[in-house]
Formats: sequence, structure tokens, C-alpha cells
Amino acid sequence: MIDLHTWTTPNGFKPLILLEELGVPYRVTAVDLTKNQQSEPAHLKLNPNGKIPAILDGDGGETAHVFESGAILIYLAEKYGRFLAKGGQARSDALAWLMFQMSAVGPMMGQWGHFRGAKRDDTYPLERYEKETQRVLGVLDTRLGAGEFLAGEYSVADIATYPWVSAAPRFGLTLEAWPHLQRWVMVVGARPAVARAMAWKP
Ligand SMILES: N[C@@H](CCC(=O)N[C@@H](CS)C(=O)NCC(=O)O)C(=O)O
Repeated sequence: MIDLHTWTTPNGFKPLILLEELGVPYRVTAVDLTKNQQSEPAHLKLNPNGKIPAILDGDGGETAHVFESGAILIYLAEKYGRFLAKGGQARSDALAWLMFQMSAVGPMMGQWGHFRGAKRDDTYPLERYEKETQRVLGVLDTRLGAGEFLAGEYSVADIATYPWVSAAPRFGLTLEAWPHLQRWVMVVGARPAVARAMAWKP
């Protein structure tokens, strides 16, 4: 049984989507970010960085716990042998686009959201992250113009990217400028497992 410790944020939804896609038994423990539960000692044992998500694997294998959403997706995809090709270009592409989500899409959108709320006199940080967010969304759009999903077949790369891109309206962004990305959001969002995961409430 997988124990998922998470909350209703883009990074928090990623493993929920994968677990729903896999259809394996799992349990969710809500880590309420509004109560700072991510900084409590019990959670820090699972994730020393004091963030969600994290998982515990109680199935008795060699791995007991995993943190960092990208590492969790790779761990679960490999454990159950789905949504990450075992080798070749398909695997390299899925890992590369997963890393692109982890290093660019998430951090740039996250920082943009932060500085939108921070209301500082200095407009540089907001402009910088807005421009970078738009640039990385453009990179995704170009990629999705060449294929249905980020790495050929639907994979952990799409699962990691969807909760961020689908949150674009919260950042005051429509996706009109990126038609391929807009099409992909509709396709991924229409998957029953994705809809179930995104509807999760603590
Ligand atoms: N790189 C980490 C980022 C995790 C992260 O930033 N999680 C946020 C929620 S989306 C969090 O726990 N924030 C609480 C805090 O910063 O105290 C991952 O992908 O797992």
C-alpha cells in the first residue's frame, strides 16, 4: 500500500494523478499547508525539505519513502511498469520533459504567483517571472505542436506538467496564445483518472 502525504497544490496533485492512473491501492494523508503541517517533525522525517508531496511505500520492498514529486513519479512508474518507457528515446524524452517541468514550468510559474501576491514596489521580479513563464509555456506549445503528448505516449511528463498548466487561469493567464497547449490541457483533463485526482479534497 502506498501512503501519499499531500495537499491541494500543483505539486501535490501529481502523484495523485499517477496513483489514479495506475489504479493501485493507496491512502492519502492531508498535510495542511495552511496550518504549516509540512514543517512538523513527523513530516520532516518523510521530506527533510518541509514540502509536499511525499510517499511511504508499505509493500515491504527496499524503498520505504520518497520525496520530491519528480522522484515520486519515477519511483511509482518504475514500480508498476507504466507511464515511463523502459528505455530508448521514449524514456529519455519522458525524463527530459519531466525535468523541464521540475526545473522550469513549476519554479517559474510558482515564483510568478509568489511575486503577483507580494505587491512589491520593485516590478523587476514580477516581470522576470512573467516573461519566463510565458517563454516556458511557449516551449511546451512548440513541443505539443509536434505530437499529442510531451514524450510521444502519455507519460509521467504529462502527469507532472498538467496540474501546473491547468492552473494558468489562477495566474491570470488564458492559454489562447498557445493552441497546442490548450488542446493538450483538454485532452489530459478529460482523462477520468486525472479528473478524479484533481477533484481530491482533504
Ligand atoms: N520540488 C518540490 C517542490 C515541492 C513544493 O514546493 N511544494 C509546495 C506545495 S506545491 C509546498 O509544500 N509548499 C509549502 C512550503 O513551502 O512551506 C517537488 O516537486 O516536490
